Amino acid sequence: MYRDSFTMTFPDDFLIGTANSAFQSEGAADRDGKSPSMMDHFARTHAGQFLPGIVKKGIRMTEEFPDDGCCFYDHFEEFIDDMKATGQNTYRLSLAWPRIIPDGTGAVNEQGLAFYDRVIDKLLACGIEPFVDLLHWDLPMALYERGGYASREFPDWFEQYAKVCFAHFKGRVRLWSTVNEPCVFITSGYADGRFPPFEKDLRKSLLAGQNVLLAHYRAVKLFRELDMGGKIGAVNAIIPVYPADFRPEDMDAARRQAQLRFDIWAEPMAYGHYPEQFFDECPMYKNAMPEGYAQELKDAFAPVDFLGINYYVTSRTADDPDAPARSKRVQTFYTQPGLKNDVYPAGLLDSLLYMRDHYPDVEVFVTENGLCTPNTGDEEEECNDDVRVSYLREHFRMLWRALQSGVNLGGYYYWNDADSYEQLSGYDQRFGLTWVDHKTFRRRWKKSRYYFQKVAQNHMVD
Ligand code: IFM
Repeated sequence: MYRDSFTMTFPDDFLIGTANSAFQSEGAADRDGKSPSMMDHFARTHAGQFLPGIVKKGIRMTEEFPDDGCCFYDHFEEFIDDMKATGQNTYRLSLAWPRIIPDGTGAVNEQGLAFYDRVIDKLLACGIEPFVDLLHWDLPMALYERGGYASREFPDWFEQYAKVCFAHFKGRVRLWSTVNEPCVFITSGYADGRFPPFEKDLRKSLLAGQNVLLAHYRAVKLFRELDMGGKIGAVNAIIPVYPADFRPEDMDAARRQAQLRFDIWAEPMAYGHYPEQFFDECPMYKNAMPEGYAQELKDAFAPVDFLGINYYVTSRTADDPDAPARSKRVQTFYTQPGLKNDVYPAGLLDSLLYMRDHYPDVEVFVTENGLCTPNTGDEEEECNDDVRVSYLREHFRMLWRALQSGVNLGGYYYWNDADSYEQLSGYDQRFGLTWVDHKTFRRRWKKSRYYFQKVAQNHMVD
């Protein structure tokens, strides 16, 4: 593409916005008919496992439940006014299934739908395109008790829930995603034991994963049948996995690790099959798959319009014949000078180029990308977040390069809009562009939000 300067601008229709999820932002965890979700339950009963970071720091667990989030439920109008003032043209949110159908199946809670009506209508009135996730981890506890994701009934339950949401918001919501990061709520939850429900059962995790994919297909099919207009996809976390050394064995190990974390979800969503090469090289996984899995996927397949990728970290992986997937993470040495976190902006470009090459038929959105910094208790320090400004700038530059390189990229969502509840660290780590006092819910724009505003308003990065 011809360039006559170094100015980096984004196309007019490129979406630039922020994101958050229901259970992390809304609060009002037990109000107006909402029932407990898995996340509400496990944060209480397994706090030590769920929040290892803060347990280490000795913070009192009682203050670290997702009950309040950033109080979006009560203050959504002010949050959305801020989004409008930021100049963003989109916002990614999730709907809380336990707020809409408290028992998981059956009766609909009109108060729950009415809350999302107010949110979506306000977003539209402000010229902000809602991007709506059906499920961001907060499965109704009632369904967990009936077997949760591991139940063969899960696709039916999800389809019923999707139908309620699609019918209700048809014509107002044009961008839909079915699930967020199954590699976390399924693989880390059922195989690695690091996430609710903290199980270590490979066979069960693969069955639960298959059920989630079938549920996803059902929602996509329904979306087409109901002639919803707009687009539907799903969101996966991507980790660019680089080989630990120059050895071919490490290159294969890196590929397997990337397949295990990402392609095992993305390929079925885009093409209706798992990466079979992975199963062929890792019989431990193949042997634990449910009977007839490949044909079952093929028969149920419904392709997505887009895939969302959530990019935070990279990985370095070495061959290890004794490790699951014959690969083990050794180190991540791509860090940005001056930053404590594992931050590597070029990993976003690598991920987007990977999407261009491996998923050429599918549009991509960067559905999450963000930097967390510690809750220091010092408002001035937290609001003068130069580190987040440079984080944003460097990642925006990578988006521009990706567009120049022919990536079919529709938009970018910074995670997250405002300081909220965070998995593994409660309120101790903060990603927000808006600072939130978790006692009074007073809000204040951080320096990064003023910077984001310039990029969003000008559709350009400096
Ligand atoms: O807060 C989470 C979000 O819920 C899912 N993606 C990663 C974020 C940061 O850890």
